[in-house]
Amino acid sequence: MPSTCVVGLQWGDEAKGKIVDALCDRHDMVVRYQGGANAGHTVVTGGKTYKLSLLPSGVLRPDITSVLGNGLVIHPPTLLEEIGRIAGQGVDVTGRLIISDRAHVIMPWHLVEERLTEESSEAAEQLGTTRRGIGPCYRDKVGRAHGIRIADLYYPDRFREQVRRAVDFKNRYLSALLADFSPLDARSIAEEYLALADAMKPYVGDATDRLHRSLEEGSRLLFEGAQGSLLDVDHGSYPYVTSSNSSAAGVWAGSGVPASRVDRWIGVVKAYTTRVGEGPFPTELHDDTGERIRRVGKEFGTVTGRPRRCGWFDAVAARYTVKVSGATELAVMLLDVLSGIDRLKVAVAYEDQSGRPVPSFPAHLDRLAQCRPVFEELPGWSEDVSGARAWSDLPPNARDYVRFLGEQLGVPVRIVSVGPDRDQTIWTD
Ligand code: 2SA
Ligand code: MG
Repeated sequence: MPSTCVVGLQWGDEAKGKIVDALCDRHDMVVRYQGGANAGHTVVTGGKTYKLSLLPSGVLRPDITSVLGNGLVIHPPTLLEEIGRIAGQGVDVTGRLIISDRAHVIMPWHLVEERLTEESSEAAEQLGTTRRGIGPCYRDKVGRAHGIRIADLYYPDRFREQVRRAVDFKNRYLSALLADFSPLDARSIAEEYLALADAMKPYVGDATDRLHRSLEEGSRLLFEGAQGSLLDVDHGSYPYVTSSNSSAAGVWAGSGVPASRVDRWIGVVKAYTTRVGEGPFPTELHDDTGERIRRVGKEFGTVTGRPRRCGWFDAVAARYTVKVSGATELAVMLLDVLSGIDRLKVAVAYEDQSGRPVPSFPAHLDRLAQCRPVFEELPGWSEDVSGARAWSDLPPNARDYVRFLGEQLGVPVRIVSVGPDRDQTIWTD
C-alpha cells in the first residue's frame, strides 16, 4: 500500500496543503512530523477558506485520521483554539486526531525567550521568526534539562516539579536580560497546562505505535512537511532556518516511521521563489516584477501576515533540495501567477563575485549571499491559465516553462496548479 511524503523544496509556503488535500482520497492518515504553529496552510474547498497551523491539511477530510508526530513542538492553547475554530466551521476531529505523547510542549517561557533573541540589539541574531516559541522549545528538547513532553502533562506531581525547576531557572536569567520582565509563576502555569492537558487527553497517545499498527493493517500514510527544505536546520540556509528537519529528512525522526516505508516523495515548488523572514535569497526581485508576483500571488504569511520576499525560480537551490529530500516527482504550484510577465527567468547556476562557477549550494551564508545567479530566459505567456484543467489547455510557453523546470531538477513534473481551488489542478499523466 503506497505511502507518500509531500515536502516543500523551497523556503516554505509552496502550497503543500493543496497537494495534501488532493491526495487525501488515496490515503488513510495524514502525519505531521516537525515544526509547530509556525506552519500555515490555507486550504480552499467548497468555497470555504480554512486556515490551519498545527493541524495537518488532511484534517478537513472526515475519513482521514490526523497525526501530530513526536517531532512536533505543540502549544496546547493554540492547538485547542484551532480544534475549536474548525469545529465552528463544521469540521469535527473527535476520534480521528492523534497527538504523540513524545512531542514537546511549548511553555510560556519559550515565547518570552524568543522575544529576547528576536528583539535583541544584535541585528545578526534576529532571524525573523514567527515568534511562536518554536526555536526555544526545540532548544530545551535538545538541552534536556528543561524539556517537557506531552506525556509529562499526565503525571501531575512530577509535572509541577518540572515546571517549578524550569521557572526557577528561566526567571533568574530572563530577569537579568530583559528589562521589562515580570517573573513567571510556576504554580499558575502548571495548573493552566494541567487543565489544557485534560482537554487534549482524548487525542493523546503513542502515535509511533499507532502508525506502525496502521501500516500493518494496510493503511496508507501521507506525510505532510511544514515549511520547506531550505529552512531545514541541518540542510537549509543556516542560521536563517527553522529549528527542525523540515526537509523530508525529518520524516523518520519525527514520526518513528522509517523512510523505507514511504514509496512516493513529492517535492512541491512554486513556479517562482518566495521567502519570509531574513536570510540570503539569490534570485530575489526588488523591482516591479517582484511587487507584481507578491500582489498577484497574495504572498503574505498565513500565520504572521508578513509580506513574503519574491524572486525568480532558483533551480540551483531546488536541485539541491530535490537530492536532500529525495523527491521522485514534482508539483509546480501557482503557475497562474506568472501569466502576463513577458520574459521569465530561471537561475540555472550560481557564480561567485569573480565569475567563477559555484559548484554546490553553499554552506556559509556570506557565500550564498554573494552568489550571482546565472539566468536562463524563457518567453512568458499572456493568457490567463487559471481555467486550465488539462496539460493541453496550457499555452505552449507555459508548458515549455514547466518542462524546463522539470529538466533542470531532473525529476518529472506530475502536478501543475493554476489556482487555489481543488479543481484547479492538472495531473500531467
Ligand atoms: P521559526 O518561527 O523559528 O520557525 O522561524 C524561523 C525561520 O523559518 C521561517 N518560517 C517560515 N517560512 C515560511 N512559512 C512559514 N509558515 C508561515 C506561513 C509563516 C508566516 O505559512 O506563511 O505566516 O509568516 C514559516 N514558518 C517559519 C521564518 O520566517 C524564519 O525565517
Ligand atoms: Mg505556509
